[in-house]
Amino acid sequence: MKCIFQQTLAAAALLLLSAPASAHFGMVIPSTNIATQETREIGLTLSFSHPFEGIGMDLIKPKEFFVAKDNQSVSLIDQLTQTQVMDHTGWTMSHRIQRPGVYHYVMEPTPYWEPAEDLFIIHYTKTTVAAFGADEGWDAPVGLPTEIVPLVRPYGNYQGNTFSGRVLIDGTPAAGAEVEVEYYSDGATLQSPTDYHITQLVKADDNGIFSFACPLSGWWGFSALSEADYTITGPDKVEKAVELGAVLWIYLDPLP
Ligand SMILES: [Cu+2]
Repeated sequence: MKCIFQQTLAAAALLLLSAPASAHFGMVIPSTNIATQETREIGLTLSFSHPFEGIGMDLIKPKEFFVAKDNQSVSLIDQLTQTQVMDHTGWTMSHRIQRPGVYHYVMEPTPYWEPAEDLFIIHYTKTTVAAFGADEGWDAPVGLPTEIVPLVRPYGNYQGNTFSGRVLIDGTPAAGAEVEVEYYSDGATLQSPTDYHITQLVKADDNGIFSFACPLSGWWGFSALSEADYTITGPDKVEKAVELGAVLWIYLDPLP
């Protein structure tokens, strides 16, 4: 769906008969998804962006940002500082990992009002960092209102691997969920053959399970969208639908 940023671009692109078809994604990108003694200081960058195209949007301060491990979570929200991501407001911090473990970093954004779609958007956005050889807990749900739980270990993968995950809504598998997929390569801008190639699409099966082969090294974002069972009052004082996103970012390493 197009947001206001894209509408401007779309107007400009109209003469070229090309309208962007990309999606916005919550993004939580760590400096590495495998921490060693040398890389234990994890830089975290939070944004709300169009990853494939490298087009930013402003992300107001998230409602919550936390790290979860072994059913325990610690809020990091007070440590976020404002930064620029893709020329728009984003947030950053550094988290020093002290112990072995599998760490899930989770952003719950403040509801984003999208006038172009007449709804609010909340993308619960997650990424996972394994530290010092620990290998347990990557397949455990964090317990978000909606989330993608990996069925393939989300670190230590090569480009070309097939990723698979299960979409949960309120802890229940989301049969037939649509999952948007975008590639993000920090810095490099890829040319897509057509607008369809910017945001790829895969559907979950009756058990909420989807699979997708990732042909390039870099970050891959998976976003399962659903409609909340509640509304939020819009700027015009009318109740508006809320789009929920279960977003997961994984990294695939280049082939050795
Ligand atoms: Cu957008």
